Amino acid sequence: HAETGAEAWLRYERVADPAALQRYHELPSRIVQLGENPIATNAAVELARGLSGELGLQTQQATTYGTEDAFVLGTPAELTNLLPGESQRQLPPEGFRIARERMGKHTLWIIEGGTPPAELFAVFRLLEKIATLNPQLESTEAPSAPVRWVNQWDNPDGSIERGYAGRSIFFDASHVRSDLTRAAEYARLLASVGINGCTVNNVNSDLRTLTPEMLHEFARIADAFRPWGVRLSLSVDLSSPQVVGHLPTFDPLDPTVATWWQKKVEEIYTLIPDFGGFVVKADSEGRAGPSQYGRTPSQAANVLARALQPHHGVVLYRGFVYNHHLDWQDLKADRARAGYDNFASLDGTFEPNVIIQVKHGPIDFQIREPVSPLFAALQHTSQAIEVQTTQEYTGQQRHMVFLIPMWKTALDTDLRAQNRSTPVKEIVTGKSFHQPLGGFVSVVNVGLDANWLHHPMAMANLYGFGRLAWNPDLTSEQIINEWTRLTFGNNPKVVDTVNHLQLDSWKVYEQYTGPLGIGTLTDIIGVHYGPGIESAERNGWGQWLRADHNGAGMDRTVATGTGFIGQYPPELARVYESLTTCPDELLLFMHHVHYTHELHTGKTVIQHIYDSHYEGAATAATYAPRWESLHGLVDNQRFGETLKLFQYQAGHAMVWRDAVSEWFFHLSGIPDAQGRVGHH
Ligand code: GCW
Repeated sequence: HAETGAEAWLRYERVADPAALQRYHELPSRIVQLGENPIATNAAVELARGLSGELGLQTQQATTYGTEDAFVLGTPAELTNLLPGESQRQLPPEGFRIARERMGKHTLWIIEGGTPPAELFAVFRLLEKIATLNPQLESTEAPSAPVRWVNQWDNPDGSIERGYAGRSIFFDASHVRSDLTRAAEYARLLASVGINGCTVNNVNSDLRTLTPEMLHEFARIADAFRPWGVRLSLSVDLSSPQVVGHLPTFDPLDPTVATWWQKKVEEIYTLIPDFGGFVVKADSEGRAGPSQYGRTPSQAANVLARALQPHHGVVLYRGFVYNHHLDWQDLKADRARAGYDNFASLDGTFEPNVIIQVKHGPIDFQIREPVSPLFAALQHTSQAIEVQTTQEYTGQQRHMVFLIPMWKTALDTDLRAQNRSTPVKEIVTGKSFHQPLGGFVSVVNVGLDANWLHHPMAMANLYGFGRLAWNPDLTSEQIINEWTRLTFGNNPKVVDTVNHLQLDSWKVYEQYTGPLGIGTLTDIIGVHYGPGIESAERNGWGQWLRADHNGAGMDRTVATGTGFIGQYPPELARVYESLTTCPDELLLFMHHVHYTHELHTGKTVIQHIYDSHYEGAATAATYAPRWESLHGLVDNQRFGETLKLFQYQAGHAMVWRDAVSEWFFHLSGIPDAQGRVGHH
């Protein structure tokens, strides 16, 4: 492997386990591809590539079935001649079936997809099962929701906002790159975990995005994606009718504006027939928006939605709308309220192809947040949950932080809307309120780094995002176990070590950064990296800690605070409102308390802050030696890269520990019961 890491989890290493080899021995060496389209071809080629790597099986390809053992790839329609009764089969469009069937004296391995992309999903799943030594190769699956997209925050000049793995794989010097090899490889990776859409440009969208010249260039990226079933979408700025179209206005209620969007969308679909739709960031962090004309987000979203509707495109309108010039002296001001305050009253006013894209927490991807109460408030609107694979606030791919447990905490939170069970995962998949669209979006920001995300361990987050979007009921343990085996092989010592390192890493990072829901305690104004505790206070960004010499935390109660807690349905609001029931990990998010306030553990807040920082940094210091115990069991390149990062993380965790502990010691004047703080 010249560049280990580039192939990510698609390594197709030779299976060495004798029992598994015995089991897989009966797999056929002929691959029959019934569909004549580039996606089906990719599925067949991928199957051949995987079987050759994993089992050393040299396969032959055919387009019709003769009479022998074979894999047969096709859609239900394509399989009807071969399998009587197949035309009645109801497979959801993106669902698949992997089944072993008898045909006279021959064995057929049916790889059936509701659509060609689903054939690809099936092939990748089959190869994954073989790589992880799964004895059960047959399965029937369908994704939990139609929207399973990634957002890239790439700019035309090739930089990436909050990208930590090199420059853009799509753009350079104001143009789409001429060589899109990496874009096609990225689409293959995405397809391998069931992701079906990619928004290629920053939500802080360049104003020239919709010029005819740029659209021709974007079409080339769509061409690179298409054979992998990944649909391209674009982030657009709402002022485009004015900036690109030279209209005097971009008021969504102006008929010339609506016509402009309609014509623009037609132009896009002639160039990109499978275009996915638009992502919109408006009235947020300085972006233009409908508020300029006294219009609402739904009036803006609907104009775009009506233009896209005939082409089956969707609008993902971001719920991340807030005022970043809040008055920090106003104790009732609260950025966390903004999503609900701006969108809840609009429920039911959106066109059916509008999806509100809501960040999982009400602030901004902090190390610990409660879920956004907006999820429960929109009961007549499709929603997608937005998570961040790019580790903006979680160590920027220099620290190992496995985020799947964090996302699962959000997805499993039961909001108790209508006083019944409504976990976030059932809301965004449309089950709770019977919504047709919705799903999962992750900001990913891969770059030109050979291994995509810089930290070899960070790829578990991209892998896990795709797997969770496909099936949010998978556990963190299942996901990491699959990823580790695919990435590093099945050696039990490797699997056990990597799984444990990853599974605890979110908690550890929380311990040495911002525990008890206080926020990440990083630099809030600029790079969002390293300790920057004070930077959260006394400015308009609204990520205040409200820490003084007596205590810390935002009072978000209904009784005495900002009233944010009242945005949750009553049963959950009651849990957060009361100090007796509010969980410790969210205490300082919900309440302002004295440093000597006692947690449920019996510890005081201040002692918990000291202890958790020392404990977290101590655990981070074990990463490198634990990893070193795998010397010789992991290839040198990834072994070395990872070791260096773990050594760095151990040091940076100490910096965090000292900065935060000392800061709170100086503010509170309360000594550490273990005498570690205050001597530096
Ligand atoms: O987290 C903040 C980031 C911005 C980002 C914004 C958003 C793309 O710091 O860089 O802008 O969120 O999600 O729109």
